[in-house]
Amino acid sequence: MAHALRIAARGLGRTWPNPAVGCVIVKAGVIVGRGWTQPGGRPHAEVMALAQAGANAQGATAYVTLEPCAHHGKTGPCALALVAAGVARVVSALQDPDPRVSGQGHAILRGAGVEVIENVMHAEAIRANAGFLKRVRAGLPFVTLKLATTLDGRIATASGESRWITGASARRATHAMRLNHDAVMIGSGTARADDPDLTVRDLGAGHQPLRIVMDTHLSHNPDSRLGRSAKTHPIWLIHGPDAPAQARDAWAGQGAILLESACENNHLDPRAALQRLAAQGLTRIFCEGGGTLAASLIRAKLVDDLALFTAGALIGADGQASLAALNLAALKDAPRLTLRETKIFGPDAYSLWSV
Ligand code: AOF
Ligand code: ZN
Repeated sequence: MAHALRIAARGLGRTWPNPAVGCVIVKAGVIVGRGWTQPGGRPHAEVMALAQAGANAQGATAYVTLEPCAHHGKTGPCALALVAAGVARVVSALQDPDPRVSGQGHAILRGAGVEVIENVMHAEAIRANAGFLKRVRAGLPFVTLKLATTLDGRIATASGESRWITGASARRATHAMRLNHDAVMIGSGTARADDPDLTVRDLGAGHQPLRIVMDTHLSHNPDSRLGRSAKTHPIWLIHGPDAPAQARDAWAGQGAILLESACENNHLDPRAALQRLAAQGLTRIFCEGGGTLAASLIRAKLVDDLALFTAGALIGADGQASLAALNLAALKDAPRLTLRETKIFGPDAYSLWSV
């Protein structure tokens, strides 16, 4: 199962709206087939692993990181494919919350005389499938907020200089993280200040995550880096109802996808915006700032993980803060995060926190 979880991760960022599942088929102690969910979400992991195993699947054990599906999509259900291949035992990590499956995959297998063992490495599978689970259960994507700050939590000098706070190794790690999310998201302030491109140009990337800008008034320049690359790399702009028609036309002309979403006090309602993205199928979003968007997501309890890169530098209170006001009434209201992981990237520290 640990191996199935590891190969499942290869699909992360590429399988939405579907989960990134892994399947390992073992016969007499030997791996005879391995598969993971393919880009776009199909074929499913089991189909890939069974194709590799061929006749060796007869009497074998299949380890799957999510309950095999029970519904008829473009192809038949994976549960029936496992039965047809003569698999003797299925070890599964997690029940699929999709109402079309939801226990019925396991039931099909048991009904056909296949032994089923459930919830093996359950906690790890919940983590591996977090984006899919959140989309199906809450109608929201799993959001990782990334911050790259000085030791005193600054992201730029007073004059706005920010290139670079962290070193090359941390920035490469950031690019790798972009790749295992469905989309990279920023606010309009960051889009204007940095004129970023948000693509992954190194790491031999075989795909690009979707690029999303939350831009209430569609104020970002359509002739920016994001705008000019819209025809080759998809860009989605979430904007409010009052965005000017001229800006909509200009962005549409560049090839951007425009998604109108509700406003609250003249700002995009972050929950409504994320619901909009989940409804489009997105499961995992990597938010790279800036401080205004980050604070609005935290205030609305929409951030799941915080990925923090910390450089051994100090800027001081005249620098720009990584997070806009949270307007806490008392210290007890401060969000308390749980440390999951620490790493070192060259001169910088990395820590991953769950909200
Ligand atoms: C599996 N193995 O590798 C994945 C599964 O639209 P479809 O027909 O591809 O079905 C999508 C649903 O299948 C998805 O919502 C989830 O319940 C399940 N995903 N199931 O057996 C896989 N990716
Ligand atoms: Zn399936």
